[in-house]
Amino acid sequence: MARKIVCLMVATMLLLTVFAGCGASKPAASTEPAKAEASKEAAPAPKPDGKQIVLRLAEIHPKGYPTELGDEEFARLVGEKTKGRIKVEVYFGAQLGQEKAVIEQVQFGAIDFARISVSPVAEFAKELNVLQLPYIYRDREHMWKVLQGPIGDDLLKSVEKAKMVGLNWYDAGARSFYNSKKEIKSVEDLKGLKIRVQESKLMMGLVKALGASPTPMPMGDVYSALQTGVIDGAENNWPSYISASHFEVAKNYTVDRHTMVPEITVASKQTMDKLSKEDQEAIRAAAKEAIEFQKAKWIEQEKKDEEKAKAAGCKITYLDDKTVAEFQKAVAPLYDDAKDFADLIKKIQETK
Ligand code: GTR
Repeated sequence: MARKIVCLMVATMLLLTVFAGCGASKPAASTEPAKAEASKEAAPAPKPDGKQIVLRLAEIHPKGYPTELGDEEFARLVGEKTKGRIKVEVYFGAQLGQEKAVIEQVQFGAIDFARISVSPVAEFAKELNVLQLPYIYRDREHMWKVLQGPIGDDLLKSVEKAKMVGLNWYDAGARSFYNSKKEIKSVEDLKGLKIRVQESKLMMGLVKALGASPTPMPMGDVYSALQTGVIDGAENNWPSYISASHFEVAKNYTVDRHTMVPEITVASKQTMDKLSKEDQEAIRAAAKEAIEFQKAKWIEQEKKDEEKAKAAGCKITYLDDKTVAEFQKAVAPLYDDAKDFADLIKKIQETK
């Protein structure tokens, strides 16, 4: 009897998950819209003995977005390295739900893998917050030195505390503010604006430090919230601004690059624990190998989407160094709040 109830609960949860994924608002503009099926072409055909393990990977972005291409490369490499023993199916376009819900399901084993932003994952593994501190990296190269060195490896391990296994990092460039109300030329201009943030305390603090009012919500709700005026603006990188069509409803984009938040691929610890050591190794190696592929796709897309925003008539504001320094000064208190991780922050800053 008890088993029946548990089965029923799990079935209901899975159903809810599938339907939650359908709630995503605006179809993608730059890439193929999500279909009600995963990318199945990535892995080899099942072995003749039928002993293939099929695992699901959740991705909120549409097919063709740089992280989704990274996921497919990861899936392909897992298939190759396990000689078809493991097949990873990529469920793109938030078919399995929005990021916070997906994390919870990865934790209890209902979803095997997820590609997510570090921002919401840091709610469960606090150390990760250092990776999204405002202006922590000198540039992209510095960020990758940190991520692909001992600091990045230790931080991937820290995710295990949150019942997940950190597998790799992907590039997500820099995030900047955009809004439907006015051109932002200084910190002063942000005062009082209602800005959507990811579901992350650090991101809320960042927006507050700049004098605006943060509203956390899932990415899939942002388009309609901008359209109906529930929020005045949001912040993201060029590819998300374009692919989620936010550029249609929030035309003022200011290149303040206030934070560079890497992406992360996580596995469910429950899923990994059920696999052989050999398969676990193959998965880890595939994830690490997919990084360079994703980085190259990222750079291409970022450039294309900045151009796309210009062509679409968006008002793009590039800030001079003096104004960027004002942004940096305003968000400096976030470093005091992170003093538990002062040593780690110092190590990041000293990474050459
Ligand atoms: C994007 C990121 C997504 C999601 C989104 C957001 O840059 O790739 O995973 O976190 O931002 O703002 O919710």
